Formats: sequence, structure tokens, C-alpha cells
Amino acid sequence: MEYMENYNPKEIESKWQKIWREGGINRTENNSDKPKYYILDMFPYPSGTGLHMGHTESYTSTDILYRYKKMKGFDVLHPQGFDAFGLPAENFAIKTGVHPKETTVKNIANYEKQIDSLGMGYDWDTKIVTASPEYYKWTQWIFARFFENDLVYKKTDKINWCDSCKTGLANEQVVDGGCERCKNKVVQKEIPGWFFKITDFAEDLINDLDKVDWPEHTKVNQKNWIGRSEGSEIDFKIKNSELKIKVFTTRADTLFGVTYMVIAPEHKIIQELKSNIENWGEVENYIIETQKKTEMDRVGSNEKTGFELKGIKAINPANQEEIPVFTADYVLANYGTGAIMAVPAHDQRDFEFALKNNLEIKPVIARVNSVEEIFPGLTEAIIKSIRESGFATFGSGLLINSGRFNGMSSEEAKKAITEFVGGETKTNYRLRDWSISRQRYWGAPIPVVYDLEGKAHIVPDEHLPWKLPEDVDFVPTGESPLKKSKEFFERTEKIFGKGWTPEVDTMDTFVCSSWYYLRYPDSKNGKEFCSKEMMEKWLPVDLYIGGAEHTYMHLLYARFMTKALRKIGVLDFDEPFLKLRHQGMVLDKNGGKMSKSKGNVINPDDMVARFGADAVRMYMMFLGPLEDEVKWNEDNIVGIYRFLERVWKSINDNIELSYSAISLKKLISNLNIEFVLNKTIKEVGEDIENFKFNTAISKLMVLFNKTGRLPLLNFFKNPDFYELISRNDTEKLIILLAPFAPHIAEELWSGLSEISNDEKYKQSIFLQKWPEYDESKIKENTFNLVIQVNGKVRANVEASVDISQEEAERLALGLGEIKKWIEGKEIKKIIFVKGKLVNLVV
Ligand code: ANZ
Repeated sequence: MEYMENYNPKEIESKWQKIWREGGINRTENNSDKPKYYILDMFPYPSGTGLHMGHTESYTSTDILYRYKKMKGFDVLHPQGFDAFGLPAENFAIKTGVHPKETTVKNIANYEKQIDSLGMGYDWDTKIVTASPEYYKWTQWIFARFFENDLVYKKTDKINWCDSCKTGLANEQVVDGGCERCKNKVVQKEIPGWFFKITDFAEDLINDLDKVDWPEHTKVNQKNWIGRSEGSEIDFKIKNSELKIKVFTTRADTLFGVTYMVIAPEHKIIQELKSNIENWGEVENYIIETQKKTEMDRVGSNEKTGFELKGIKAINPANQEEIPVFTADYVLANYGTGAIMAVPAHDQRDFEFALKNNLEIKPVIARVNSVEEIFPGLTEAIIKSIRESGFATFGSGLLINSGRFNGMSSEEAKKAITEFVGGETKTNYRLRDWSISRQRYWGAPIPVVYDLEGKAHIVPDEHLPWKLPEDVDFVPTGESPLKKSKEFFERTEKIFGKGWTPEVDTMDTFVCSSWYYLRYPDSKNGKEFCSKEMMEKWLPVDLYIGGAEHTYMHLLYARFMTKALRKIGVLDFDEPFLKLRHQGMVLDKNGGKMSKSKGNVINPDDMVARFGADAVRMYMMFLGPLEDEVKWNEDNIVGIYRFLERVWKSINDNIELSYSAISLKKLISNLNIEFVLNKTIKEVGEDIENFKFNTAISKLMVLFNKTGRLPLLNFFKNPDFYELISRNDTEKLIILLAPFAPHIAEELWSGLSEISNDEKYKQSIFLQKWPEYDESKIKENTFNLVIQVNGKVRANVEASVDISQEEAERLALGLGEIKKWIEGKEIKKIIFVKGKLVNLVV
């Protein structure tokens, strides 16, 4: 093979990408003799704009790990696929009339091309596309198992609704209270839909986080999202009525401080009390107004609104006092019991509401903090009024004004007072069941049909995939587009009988992505979603890399899915992702977020076209530890490009003539190649395992900058030099580079066949073994000798640990970097600290 004079990534990269794809080098081995490693990326949504830099970052990191693990002797599964259902393709269809299927196919082809052009070693044979019937057949199969096992149910509940687009929206499609598409204010609408019983697993979803190696902040955030809360349920009688209001409280110890109650506007008891409510008109208006607000509006609002239910009084079960009853939207209908006992002296929201409505504030917990500490940001006047009321604290303390419980600690009193009033202890979770119905087209149809009485039946497995009809009109009307498919209704009647109708909602796309990792190991299996054998071999996932923004939805849903499938005996493990890491954000060079509107988005394609994939990959990883935010600065990628160019030259240049054998010998003995190489092998391996690709790359640079001065390849051509640096060491150098810059490494590797007939040079470098290092070569023999001039560090050299003072001095004085500091000057003194430094005083 003729070497190119200059480094030409374009040529090398496309050549190897073709060879890799055609030769199947990245195909999963499924070799039972090797330990397995399943490494997974969060699969992309194939949008029209293509891959972004965030993908480039996380996919490069998994690719490095994949290649490294493969060379370490693992059987690695490194798959990629497409999360292909979703609203953008449907919106595009609404605008242009192009069927989402077409857009999706086109976008996927583009993504694959882009991913390949970055030199990613995915096993494309295992590819999945969630919008394909072969895949969603199994999404529906899972729904069917949930249906049979009582893990999914239908109910009418409030959802986010955009009146302009006439569609329900997922929480993530509501941006600042508006529709992400048209910015119209999102309202709440009650419609029937299907729900997965994720709340059944709330406890395990919290506890099992202890079993996995995930970033601590992700675990904490997920726990908070699930929101476990221990408290009591206590009944309050309504005066002159048989009715009771049940409240959930985490502070039963404050029961004597309750001065009013609040019921959520949607609470059904308000309707039951309607005839006794004297100001029903304003209360009813308020209920209607509340319906327009999202939960976020309600929780986030500083303005506490609400009305008293005039004519209604409740009785505090602790002291039989009569208290007023309010309805206010700061109390949510779907948390706890939808009603609260208000303790304005010890709860900020109640406090604000009480101030506004002139309600009594009665402290029952002795002060332990200062007022300013409890309610930061209050005005002087309010602080004064709180002080005058003898007011206390948010936290726990000792009880006062609480009858026979006075003097008891809050913790004790919670239990004692709950018992005293006949309440019950209760654990609540913030987590709600997962609403999976969408009134959209581009999703997996919910495999349910309704009989003449409207009773739901699951579509039997033999009819799966329950195909998404294609004869639909995309213009939004407020009803699911599937409702307009003639074929869909005819199909249902033909199979199930006259008058039977299909469910016309589709599934949330998060359902499709909550189980996709289970499919890759056996993605072509038409009989099972994954065979037992493949499941045992590959699952669970060993390493998962993707954005932290998925903490609340995808990562939680995937864990639920695994637990639910385990419960019904389909899986035998309970956590899907043993180890999880997030990539940090890729920012522009000024630290700004990349966004279309700012016009600062960097397109990976442009970068690859200009610098080559190897340089893009290496620069991306060089920017910082994987989990940190990094700033992409185009001016600096050139440095990496030059480095690769030097590597290229070191192996290809014909510069042997410029060195004499003797000067080369000297050069090499100074390098102490054995030491540097062994140390680098050790540290690069450790850095890769710890996701510190940036430091791994710096170490490779140090290594190559040293050895790069040697015309390596020429050594082998010239037997005089064989002894200087072995072929074996040169191989190691190239292999170390391979996970980061696979194309150049593969090219250099194959170039070794020029000087040897060894068969291995005809194989891919990725079939070679990752080099072992010799610990003894690193530790005992050498250290980093610091050379100072007048106390300032001017050079570092590797020196033998038993270097004598004389030798160290000679070494220091002979260094090029030192000469310029001492030239023409008199050396007054030389200080030698054994094992550390030489200081030349001039
Ligand atoms: C009286 C009380 C006194 C409360 C006090 C707190 C402090 P977590 O920890 O989040 O579970 N609450 C109960 N149901 C509610 C609902 N549907 N909407 C809004 N607030 C509700 O919070 C539990 C506390 O939040 C409960 O304890 C209740 O207020 C309120 F010094 O009861 B507490």
C-alpha cells in the first residue's frame, strides 16, 4: 500500500467506514466463551435537523468504551436504533401533507449516514425502529400482558389540552404553561384514557435505587419525583351533617393549631355540600376558573386565591373547635385526600393564605428558629405581626397550646395525636399513574377494541401487530386522527363483529422507549420479544449513557417497565440499567446554549467535513470529563488535528536519514520508552473505565509527542534500529489510540503489513488485544525528576529512582530546555533532593 504523503482524513475515513460496514466488524459476536458487556446509548429521535453535538458527545463516549471493551476480550453488544414515533413528524404532516412514515424513513437514513461518518461502531444488524410494525407489535404485546394482569386501567382524568391544536399534550409538551407548538395557553380537560399502574411500584422504585450505580443527583431527583411522604389521615366532621372531610397531613403534631380547612376545588364533597353553601355562585365560578389552570400554575403561584364555603363549618377533632372551610387551588385534588387541615403558624402556604384572609394564626410548636430564618424575604411589618402572635417554626419542636400533649416532642406527638383522634398513619407518593393515551396519529395503536356495550377487550396476540391505519386525515379536529380511518373501523368489525369499534388513541411514545433495551439482544425475533437465551446472555444493560433531562420520565418509566414485566414473570431481574452516566451539555465557545434562534448551533457534519471524524471525536472528548459542561471552540480543534497529523507523520515520514544511529539511540534511552508506555497503558485504561476521556487523551498526546519524534515505521525497515523500539511497542502505541481515533489507527495498523507479513496486520485493529502493562516497569524504576533554575521549574525528566546526585546534575545540565536558562551564567550552587528535584542556582 502506498502511503499518502499527508494526513488525509477524508480518504482514510470513508475507506474504513465502508470496510467496517461491509465486513461486519461491529457485529455482536454472541460468543458464550467471553464475558458479556451491554453498552447502550439513549436512542435518538430522528428529527429533520439531524444529529446534534450532544449526540456526538455521548455516542463518542460509548464508542470508545465499546472498542476498548472489545479489545479487552469482552463480547460487547453496542446497538443503536430510533425512537421514531412522535409529534414532530405528525406536525410536519399536518403542515405539508407528507405522511410521517416517509419523513421518518428519510430522517433515519440521514441519521445513519451521520452516525457512520463519525466512525461509530454500532451493530446495525440489531437496529430497531419503534415505529415499525415489527417493533410495535411487541409494545402492544406488553400492553396486552398488562391488561391481563391488571397493570393498566381506563379512567377519565384531567389532561393538558390545547384548544387551538385540538389535541391533548404530554406534560413535556407544555412549555411555560403554553402549547409548545402554537404557544396557546394550555388548559385542563377531562377525557377518558388508559393508565399504567406505576404507583404500585413506588416503594420499589425508591428502594431499588440503592442497587444501581447511578449518579447520586439522579437518584435523589428521582426519589423526590416519586415523593414518598409519611403522614396521617384524619377525619374532620362537618357541623350539622353526616359528611366528613378526610385530610392527609405530615404534621399531626400541629392538629391543635388548625384554624381552618381547605378543600381542592375539584373535590367531590363540594358538590355534595352545594345546597348548604351560601355563596355558591362565587364558589362555582372559582371552580370553573381553576379548571383552566395547570398544576404548575397552581403550585408555582405566589398569589393564594380561594373562597370560604360560607355556611359550612368543620370540627377540629382534637379540641372540638368550630373552624371555617375554604376552597383554594393551592390544594391539589389528586394528592393525599385532596383536602388539608390548615396550620398557618407552621406552614408557609397556610400562613400566606391566612394573612390574606385575616384568619387566626395559632402557634402550637415552640419556637426553635428565628422568624427571619423561617420566612425569608418577609417585610418588617409582617415579621412584627408574627412576633406579636408569639409565633414559632416550620420544623419540629416541642408542643405548646396542645392540651395534654404539651411538652411532647413533635415526633412523639405525631403518633400520639393521630391515635387520640382515631386517625390512621399513611404513606403517600407524589407519583401519579402514567397516562399513556394520546389523541394523536403517529404512535403505536392501543390494542383494544370495544364491544356493543362499550366494554374494552384486548386485541388477541394473533392480530398483533395491530397496525396503524394509513388512510387518515391529519387536520386536527380535537379527536384522534384514527377515528377517521375507514380501514381501521372495517378491520375491527371484520375481525370482532358488527358494531365493534377500535380504541382510537395511540400510546405515548415514552411507552415505546421504556422497553427498547430489552429488544436489541434479539431484535429480529418474530416469535418473542426476546428469547430466554438472549435475555440471559445480555440483560440487564451494563452501562447506559444519556442526558440527565431523562431522569423523571424515560429513566423512571424504563425502571417501571422492568419491574412490571418481572412481576408478571416475563423478566427475572428488577433493574434495567446497572450503571448510568450522563453526558454534560455541549455549549458554544462563549458558554452559551446552542440554539437555532441564536444561530450558534454547530453541525457535526460540517466539523467532520473540515477536520475528519477522528479529530471531531478526539476534540469532543478532550474538552473535559464526560459529565461536565464543555465549550466547543472551533479554533481549538485544530490542535487535535495537528496532533493526529504528527502521529501520521511519525509513522509515515521518511526522516530516517536525518538521524544517525547513535543520536537515535541516545534519544530513545532518554525517552525511557518502557516506562512511559507501561504507565500510559495503565492510565489510559483506567481513565476510559472512569469516563475521563479527556485525561486519557492528554496522556496519549504526551506519549506520542515523545515517540512521535521517531520515524517508527522506518525502524522496521532498517534492521539497525530493531533493538531501539520494538514492533511490539509500536503496535501498542497504535492500539492505545484506536478507541479514540479509530480510522487513523486502523490505517496505521494495516500499514504495518508493509514491513511484516504477519497475518494480524491484515485483520482489523479492533480484533487485537488491548495491551497489558507491566506494573514493575512503572513503579520501581523511574520517577519524574523536576529541574529548577533559581527555584523555578524549567523541565521534567523521567529518571531512574536510584539516580545519583552526579548523574542527576549531568542530566539536568545537558537538557536543551535548561541550557537557555544557564547559558553564559555561572552555576553558583546545585541543590539535589533525592527522588524529587535538582535546583540550579545561577
Ligand atoms: C398540616 C400541616 C402543618 C402540614 C404543618 C404541613 C406543615 P408532603 O410532605 O409533600 O407530603 N397537603 C396535603 N395534601 C395536600 C394537597 N392535596 N394539596 C396541597 N397540599 C397538601 O406534604 C404534606 C403536607 O402538604 C400536608 O401536611 C398538608 O399540610 C399538605 F405545619 O398538614 B400539612
